[in-house]
Amino acid sequence: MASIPSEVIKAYGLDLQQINAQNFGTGLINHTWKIETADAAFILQTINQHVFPNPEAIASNIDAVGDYLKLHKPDYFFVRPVKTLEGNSMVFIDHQYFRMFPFVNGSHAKTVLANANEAYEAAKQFGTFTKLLSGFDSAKLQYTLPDFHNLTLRYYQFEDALINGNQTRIDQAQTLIVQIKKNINIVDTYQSILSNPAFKLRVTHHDTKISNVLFDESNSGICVIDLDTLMPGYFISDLGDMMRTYLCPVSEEEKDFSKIEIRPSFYKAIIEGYCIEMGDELTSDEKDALPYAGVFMIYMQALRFLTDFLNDDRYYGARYPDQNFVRAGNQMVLLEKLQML
Ligand code: GN1
Ligand code: MG
Repeated sequence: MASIPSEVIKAYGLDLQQINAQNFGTGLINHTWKIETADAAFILQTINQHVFPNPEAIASNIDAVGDYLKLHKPDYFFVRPVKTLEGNSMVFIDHQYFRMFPFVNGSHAKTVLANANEAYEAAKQFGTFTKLLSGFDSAKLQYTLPDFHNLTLRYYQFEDALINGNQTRIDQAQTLIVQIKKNINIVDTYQSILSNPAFKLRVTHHDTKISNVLFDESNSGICVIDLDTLMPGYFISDLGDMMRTYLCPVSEEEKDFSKIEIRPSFYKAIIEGYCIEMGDELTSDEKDALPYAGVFMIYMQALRFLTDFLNDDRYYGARYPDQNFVRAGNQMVLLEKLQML
C-alpha cells in the first residue's frame, strides 16, 4: 500500500496514529484510501499530475459548482472536499497533491451493473447534475484536460501515430486501422455539431462510468462523484460514455469479442433516465443526436486506445503487451454492434 505522509493527515487536524487507512476503489489514475477515525470516515486521494497537470483547476471548478449548488439548489447532495485546518481544498506535500472528502454513510459504488434499473438510476443522476447546473455559466469552468473529448484532435493524434508510431505495432494493427479510417464520418458528424449553435456547451462530467455514481442501500442513485474532468462540454460526452460502459455485459478489457453485445433494455433505460431530467433542456437537434452519443464515445475510445498502442502505451500504460490493442479491437466490435441496433 502506498503510504500516506503524516503531514497530510496533520493538515486536516487528524493524527496518523489514531486513524485506520485502507486502499479503496479500483481507480488507476488517482490513488484512493478510506480513512477511518473513531467517529468519522473519509476518502483521501492523490491527484495524478501526469494526467492532470493543473490540480488547482480541479479544485477551483469543484468550489465554483459547489458554491452555486449551495446557493441555488440547497437540497442537492453534493460531496465537497474537506478543508484543511488552513482552509485549503488540497494539500501539496512531497511533490504530490492530496484531497479529502467525507465518506457518504450508507453509500456504495458499483464496478459493474447488475440490471437495467441501475443504468436508469445512474443516467438520472448524471442528467440531474447537468440540469441543476443549467443556470451556471459553464464558461466559468476551467479546462482541467484541454481537448479531452475533441474527436477531431483525437483523429489527428491517430494519424500522427501512423507516421511516427512503432512500425511493428502499425503493421500488427492494419485491420483495425482500416476499420477506424472507414468510420471517419463519425468525425465529420462531430465537426457539424461544433458548428451548430443548437448544441450547447453545458456543465459536463466527462467520466460517467458506473463507479462514479453513489448508490444507497436500496440501489437508488444518491449523487455523482469524481469531478476531476468537470468541464464545459456537449451532452454526447456524458450520455455517450454511459452507453459505452453500460450497454455491454463485458467491459473494454474483454478479450473474447464474441461476448460483446448491446443490451437493448439498458439502452432504453439510459435514454429514459437521462431524458427524464434533461429532456426539456435538450434542443431538438440535440435530441436527434441521442443515438450518435454512443457512437461518438465508443469510436473516440477506440481511437485513443489504438493511438496509445501505436505510441508504445505512453498514456495509459499496459498491464500486458497488447492491452491497448485488445481494448481498441473490443471497442470497434462494440461500435459495430451499436451501429446495427
Ligand atoms: C481513463 O482511468 P479511468 O477509467 O478513470 C480515461 C477515460 C477513459 C478510460 C478508459 C483522464 O479513465 O477517459 O475513458 O480511462 N480518463 C482520462 O479506460 O484519460
Ligand atoms: Mg475519473
